[in-house]
Amino acid sequence: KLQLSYSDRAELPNLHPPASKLLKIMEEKQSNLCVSSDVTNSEELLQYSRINSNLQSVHVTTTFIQKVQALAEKHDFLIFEDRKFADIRNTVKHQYEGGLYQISSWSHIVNAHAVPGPGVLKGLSAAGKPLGRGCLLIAQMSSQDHWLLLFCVAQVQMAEEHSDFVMGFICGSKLTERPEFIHMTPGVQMQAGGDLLGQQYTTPEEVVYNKGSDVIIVGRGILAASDRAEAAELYRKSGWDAYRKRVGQSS
Ligand code: UP6
Repeated sequence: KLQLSYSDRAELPNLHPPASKLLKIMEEKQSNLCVSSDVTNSEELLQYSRINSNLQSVHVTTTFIQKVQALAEKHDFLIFEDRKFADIRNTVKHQYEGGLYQISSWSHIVNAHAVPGPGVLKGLSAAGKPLGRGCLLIAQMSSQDHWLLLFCVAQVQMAEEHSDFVMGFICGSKLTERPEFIHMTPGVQMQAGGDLLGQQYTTPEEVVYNKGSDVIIVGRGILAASDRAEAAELYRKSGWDAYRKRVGQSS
C-alpha cells in the first residue's frame, strides 16, 4: 500500500499549526531528523542549533531561550521541549505556562506521559492550544524493559480523543494509520545496539522504512561525533532515503 508523502499530509484539513509546519519543512529540507540537543552548556547549544535539522529537542536549563528562538526563525526549525509532562491537570498547566521557564511561550511542541489519564492532555491543551502548540503522547520508550507497551492501545485511543491538541506520538513504530498523526522515534543510531545504561538503538532505515515512523530523534549519534555537522548529514540522508523508499519515491 502506497503511503502519503509528508507534503500530502501537510495539506490535510484541521492539522495543528506545528504539525503542518513540520511536515512542510521536512519536505523542503528533505530531512526527517530531529536533533536531540542534550547539552548542559547554553553556548554549546547555540552553536549546535546551527546544524541543519527540522526540530531541536531541548531540555532547557536557562533563560537563553530567546537566542534559540531567533535561530529557529533564521534556520526554520521547530523547538520541541522534551519535558515529558506527567502530573494532574492543574499542575501540568502551571508547569507548562508558568514557573521559571514558561515553556508554552517558546516551545512549538511538547510531550506528555499518558499515565495520569486524559487530564494531563486537558491541562496542557488549556495552555497550549490557544497558542497554536502541539503535543506528542509518549506511547513507547526506547529504554530497556519500559512498561508502556502494556497500555499502548489505550494511548492511541486517548490521542484520538484529543486530536485537537495531540499531533502524534513518541514511539518505536507506527501506531495508527491516521495520517494526521506524526510518529517520532528516539533511540536511533547508525549501528543498532545500546548504551551501557539501558538505552536501546535502532537504525534510521529500520525506524522509518520497516517500522513506519516519520521522524528520527538523534542525540549522541551526532553529539558524540568528532564532526557533528557531518554526522547530522549522514543521519539526515539515511532517514530521508528510508522515507523515499517507504513512499515509493526512490529511484
Ligand atoms: N528519549 C529517549 N527515549 C525515549 C524518549 N525520549 O531516548 O523513549 C530522549 C532522551 C534523549 C534522546 O531523553 O534526549 O531522546 C535520545 O538521546 P540519544 O540518542 O543520545 O540516546
